Amino acid sequence: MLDVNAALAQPHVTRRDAYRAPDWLVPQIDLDFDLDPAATRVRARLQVVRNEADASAIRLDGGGQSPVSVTVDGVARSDWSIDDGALIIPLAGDAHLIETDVTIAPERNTQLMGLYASGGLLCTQCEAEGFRRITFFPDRPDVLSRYFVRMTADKERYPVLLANGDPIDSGDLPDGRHWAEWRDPFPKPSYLFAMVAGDLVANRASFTTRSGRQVALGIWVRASDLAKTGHALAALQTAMKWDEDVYGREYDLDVFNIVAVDDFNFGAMENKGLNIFNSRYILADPDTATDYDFDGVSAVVAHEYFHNWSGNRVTCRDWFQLSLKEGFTVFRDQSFSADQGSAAVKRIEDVRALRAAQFPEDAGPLAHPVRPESYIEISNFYTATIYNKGAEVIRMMATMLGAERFRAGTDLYFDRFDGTAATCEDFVACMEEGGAVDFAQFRHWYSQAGTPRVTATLRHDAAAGTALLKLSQMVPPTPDQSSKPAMVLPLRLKLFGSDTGRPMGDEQLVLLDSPSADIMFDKVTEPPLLSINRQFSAPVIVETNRSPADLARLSACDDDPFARYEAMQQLMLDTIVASVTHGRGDHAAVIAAIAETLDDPALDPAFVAEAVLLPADSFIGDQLAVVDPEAIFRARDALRREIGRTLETKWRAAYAQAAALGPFEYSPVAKGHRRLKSVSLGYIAASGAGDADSIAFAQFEAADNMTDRQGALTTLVNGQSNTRVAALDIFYNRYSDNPLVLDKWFSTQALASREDTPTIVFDLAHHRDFTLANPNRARALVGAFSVNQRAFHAADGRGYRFVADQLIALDKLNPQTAAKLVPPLGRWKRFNPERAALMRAELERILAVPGVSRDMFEQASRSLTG
Ligand code: B3K
Ligand code: ZN
Repeated sequence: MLDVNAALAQPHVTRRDAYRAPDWLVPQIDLDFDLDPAATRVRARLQVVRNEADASAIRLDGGGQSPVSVTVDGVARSDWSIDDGALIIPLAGDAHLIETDVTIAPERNTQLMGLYASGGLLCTQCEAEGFRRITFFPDRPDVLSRYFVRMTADKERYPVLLANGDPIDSGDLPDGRHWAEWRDPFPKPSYLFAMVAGDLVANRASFTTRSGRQVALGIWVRASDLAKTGHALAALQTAMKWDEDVYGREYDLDVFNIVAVDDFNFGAMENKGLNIFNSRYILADPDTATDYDFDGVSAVVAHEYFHNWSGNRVTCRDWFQLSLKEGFTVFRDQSFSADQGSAAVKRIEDVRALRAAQFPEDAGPLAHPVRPESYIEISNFYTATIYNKGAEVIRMMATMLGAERFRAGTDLYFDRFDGTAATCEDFVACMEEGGAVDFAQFRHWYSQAGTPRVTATLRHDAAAGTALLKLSQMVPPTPDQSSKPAMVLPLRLKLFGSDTGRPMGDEQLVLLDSPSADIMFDKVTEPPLLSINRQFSAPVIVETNRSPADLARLSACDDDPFARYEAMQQLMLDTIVASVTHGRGDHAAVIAAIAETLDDPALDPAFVAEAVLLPADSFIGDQLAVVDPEAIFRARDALRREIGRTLETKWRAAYAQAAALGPFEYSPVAKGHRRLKSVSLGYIAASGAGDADSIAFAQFEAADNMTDRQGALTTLVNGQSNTRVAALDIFYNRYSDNPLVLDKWFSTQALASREDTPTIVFDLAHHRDFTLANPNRARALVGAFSVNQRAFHAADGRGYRFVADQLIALDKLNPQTAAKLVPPLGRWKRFNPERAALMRAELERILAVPGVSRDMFEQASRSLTG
């Protein structure tokens, strides 16, 4: 067996406490690209200045390229060496001009880091450490430079040449080539460098900032995609205005360009003045994008735009501070989206995402603090903890400070750190100073991993007319951290009378900052119901002594829609967990609560659709000591069928009402109706009604938008009839030339709760449209399958074997994307010993592959030991 500890000791580990200021700074860099997919020549001129008195050489990170020439102050040098890819040049003075000349091959770059080819374009991705694969440079975020870029390329093949900042000049060359020069006046770290060359067209508009700057906006795509860019462009304009209104942040260049590319490791990238996007977060029209996709486009466009301040103007000192920009920017994009539609539904979606991805991460072998202590490969730390828990940490500070003081804190932060590389500590200190508070203990949120558990027990003393709430907290042990001090947990809470359903007093914000605390309520004139962690004010797990009847009552009378949703979810969870553990459960309370929700005319359909959805299999599994995927599937399915059957008339009524809507419109109201329509259709099918299939197929065929079409397809794919096969064929043929929609065709099948899903997925891996080279496609099949609890955890281990085979193959092409897909295999501790052994065996098999990447090595080895 592999000795994981010995193996772990090999690769280089970077530690937060080993941070040292750079030896040399690079105030200016001039880059000259002679672009060609097979061989691109990159000449770089770096003006370097000494920052550390003792440094006898400069270390310029590299990514495997070797220099054709190296000169210092105009003199050719041969005394350089290469160490771990980096170019080391002895330097004696305080300031020098270093020139290097390298050749790289974008078309062979399957890692999609650095300069690479995608669908006929040449484009870059540099965060976190991709710039070194383009040229030799101190590739760390605290080295800020002014960039001047010249690009030369074949004019027919690459008519458009874009880079960061403002365009300076351009011209033609005699040999069919042309050139363009760009200058970015803002000093930036290398991870924000970007460049694109290709045959692109732009959807253009302009934006006038509040101080009167005219900004030329452009969304660049292939000509055939131009009609799908309107939504992204409108979202960009809305986001620019929102950041001025809410944070007082204005845009600072004369141009802002976004380019969509098909092959991209992540969602998008906030390069200064030239965002590069995965096309799935730009292209949207009703025929090809669901409402969920439209929302994703606005959220990601806003997120990347907001980085212009939270990330670019103020950047990170080192990668341990990643959540400084990511947590804050996610919080900003969540607030933006909440302001565009239903804030309650947005909060429900965000919390669902946190529970689906971050809670399991925090409870497993890959748990790490919001500010990690060490890493082997930083790409592995673009996690739900850094992003989503990081956003919750910012949200808690905003909750405790209130809007005005929070804004004073962010103003101070942007003002004080503009143009610099800052730390999480700098941010918290500004919140303290701007908000006039002490966050000493609150800082544990940055250093302690694990999801805190709160126990809340409410006792009513009817004779005295009082109620006593006993609160306690526990922060669970995580790898590398055993016992932890109490955290500061801001809990919004309120009592309701269980007879009248009326509030008893106002909402309070309780700061639970000790292991336990008692809170006394008086004037409690009827049995009280506890509404706690309203709006999900703290990212914790709350256990209460509320009965199913209490939860059902709260789900109908709470005046915080998020808390109503929570009460319903808890009731559903308790019910399903009881039936998994004791065989059969009592479904009556859930059914009554759903009926009441469906009957409440005051409720927004979008909210109703969320509230009546059962928790996902995996979230149910998270509540159990040992996850039994089949038992969970059966218990959930039985409840689902009974809800469908018992309330069939109501589902049909809800469906008919939503279906009566006119032609497609993208508005919060119309979205809500479509959502409720899909959810109702699912329950009609679950009821076993004989006509469910034909209703779904009719919807599938008549749909004038992708939300309805995919909703119907999902229902059919999860059903038993052969209509499924016909619908899948029609869908495939209709969209066979649209990669983003084909991704849906793959993922809908990979997510299906069918018994034969594993077999279907294994066949799909041989489909002519399946490729691991495109990250979206790999995620659509392999990623989706591995979060399908029932299918992935098939008892004989074939799901694990399939995923491991795919990851081994993908690791050879694109380690970053492969490593991101490891976590489902790492959850072995949550399953019975047979499954755990099968999962571990696959992790060991991955590690034993000769040449396994650092990315995979770190993820798989930590998954085995953690
Ligand atoms: N900052 C980029 C992340 C790129 C990650 C590459 N490993 C996207 C974003 O969060 O906005
Ligand atoms: Zn981001």
